[in-house]
Amino acid sequence: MERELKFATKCVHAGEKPDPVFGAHTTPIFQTSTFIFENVEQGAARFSGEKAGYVYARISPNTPTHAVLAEKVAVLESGETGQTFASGMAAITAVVLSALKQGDHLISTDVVYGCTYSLFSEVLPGLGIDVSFVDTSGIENVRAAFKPETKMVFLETPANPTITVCDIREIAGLARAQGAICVVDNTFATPYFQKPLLFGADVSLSSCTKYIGGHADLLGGVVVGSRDFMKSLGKVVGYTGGIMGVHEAWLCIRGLKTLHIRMDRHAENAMKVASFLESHPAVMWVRYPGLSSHPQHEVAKKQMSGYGGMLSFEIRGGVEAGRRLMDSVRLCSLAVSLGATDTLIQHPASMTHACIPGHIRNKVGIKDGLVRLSVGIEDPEDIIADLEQALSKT
Ligand code: LCS
Repeated sequence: MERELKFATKCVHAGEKPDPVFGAHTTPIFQTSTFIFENVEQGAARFSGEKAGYVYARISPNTPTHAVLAEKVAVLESGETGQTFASGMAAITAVVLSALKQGDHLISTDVVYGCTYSLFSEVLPGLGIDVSFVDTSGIENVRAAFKPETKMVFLETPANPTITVCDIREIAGLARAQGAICVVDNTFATPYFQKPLLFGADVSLSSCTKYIGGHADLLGGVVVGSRDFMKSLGKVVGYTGGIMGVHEAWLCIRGLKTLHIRMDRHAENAMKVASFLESHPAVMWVRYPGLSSHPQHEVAKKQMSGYGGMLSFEIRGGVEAGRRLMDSVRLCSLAVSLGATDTLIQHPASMTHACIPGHIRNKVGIKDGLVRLSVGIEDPEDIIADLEQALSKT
């Protein structure tokens, strides 16, 4: 039996296909909207799905550049096949449109990225899809939320921005027993630290805008799942057209080659920053899955091989003090998004999660004083020094 390659080697090599025409070392950018058929029979066979091959860049598998990226992520996620999208939101939209129809019920983690919340709470009900937002960190809450019509459980773990963790294996098992699929938004952990499909999830999706691209210079999304699921998703891709640009696909392929190295550094730095903040007198609490004080630290230990680069915290003095902190950083950038090489700081209640009504934010733990940090890969001493000087201004 052939020996399975290690994750780092897969980051570098998986999916890569040397150019058979000119021998180019890196995957070429196929800047084309359409593909020439040898004859009508071949074109017809590709359209019917009888023969694999490319037809038109909106229709899955898009272009050979997209196919390399989709295969690379599928290998890293330990899934069968992948599909790329124009953004993480395009990926989530296509997943729900391909799996849910009028009359179906969706259970979602109550703390999710703001636009995911808005898609689920504003758009899906208009299509006749009923949504329950549940604190998925408690398995009993999930069990109690099932209805005969439940067709999907959508988990975000660790969740944006509270860093709440839920047990993928337990919930995926519950979903399966109830005839529903389990979808995990793996954006925060990345497949380097967490492989939802190995815990029984049916689908793992990510915003490539974050750690997969890794350099804050593109928008993208990716979905990995079983061949059957991906076949129906592939159709929706063609019908809705939210596909990734080919340059973005190439940048993601390049980004993934260093995913393992970047993630190790993000996590190492985040642990140092989390420990620094936790011991600082101005800080009330810190949430980072690697801290033993994290309420789901044991679950995180079970399903994550590292704890990523995202953390949140609250400082004494509430919203005003938090504002002064964020206005006083010099090295860190005051910006939304995450997974960049530099450290980003932002205020979820007024930025990424401002679209969620205040009373709901409060109920699910997205407090007005919560500050979110995407810890970069700079020297940790410099990140800590910047936070220390900013904390002294609060
Ligand atoms: N899933 C998660 C967990 C996210 O954090 C985001 C974006 C998305 C999906 C959507 O991905 P996109 O369409 O942007 O590629 N999160 C953002 C954030 O926290 N700040 O700005 C965007």
